[in-house]
Amino acid sequence: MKLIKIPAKNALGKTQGTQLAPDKLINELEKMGANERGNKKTYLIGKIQTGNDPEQNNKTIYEYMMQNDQKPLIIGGDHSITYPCFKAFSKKFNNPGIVIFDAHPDCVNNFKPPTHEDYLKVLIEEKLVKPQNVIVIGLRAWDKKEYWYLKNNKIKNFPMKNITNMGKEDVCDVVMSAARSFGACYVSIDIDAVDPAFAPGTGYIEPGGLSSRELLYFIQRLKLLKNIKAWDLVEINPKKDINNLTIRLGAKIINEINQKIYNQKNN
Ligand SMILES: [Mn+2]
Repeated sequence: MKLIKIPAKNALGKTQGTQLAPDKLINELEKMGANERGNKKTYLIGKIQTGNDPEQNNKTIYEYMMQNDQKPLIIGGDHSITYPCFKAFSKKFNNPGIVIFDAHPDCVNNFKPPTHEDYLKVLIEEKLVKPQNVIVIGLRAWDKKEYWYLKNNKIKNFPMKNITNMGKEDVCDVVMSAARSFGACYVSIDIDAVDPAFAPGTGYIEPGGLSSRELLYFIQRLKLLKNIKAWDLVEINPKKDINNLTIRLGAKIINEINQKIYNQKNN
């Protein structure tokens, strides 16, 4: 697995600061001990140089991802980076699908280049992913047209309310059985899926989210799926963080995603 830093953001002011997250997260990860399985991994680390032009950033990111031959764990940056990353993913694998943790559906408009509020709609409209291969978990804030976009396109989604009613275990069972049918699965984690009490360092504060332990539960189960070929972690904003809580949680998420099971000899 290769950690790929993408310190890019789109032009919207609220994500100003997310470009600082990759370095802070790697720094925190290096200070961390073994994960909950007892593994401590040394990672390959790559970085994509980005600037202020979203079109150019998308092109640079896409080209880098097309050439990358390691399983990536992409560290943003804001959620707009999922667009070029998944676009490359969709060219590499047949029947690609995406599991997304997010408080928001990110289906506001059909902007080109997409911002962090529309990347999912653009992926669907450009037919880079089939609507039936999209699963969104943790929703609790949307505008009306996003709500209907999900409904009309029959996009599987598990709002917070349903997670509370069904229980995370049953939701995770359904998610895993759907994700298993994808030719290849990409998992995208927007940190705002987590309640701001646990992860205050992000642009859009949405109360009523997952606890950090609930998100880790999903990750620890999902990572057992063999068809997961890429992960990303986005929208962490160090400028808005309190007591390093969100950076620390982000680093823990990366530590737990570590998919290799090592025995003592190769540690
Ligand atoms: Mn979000």
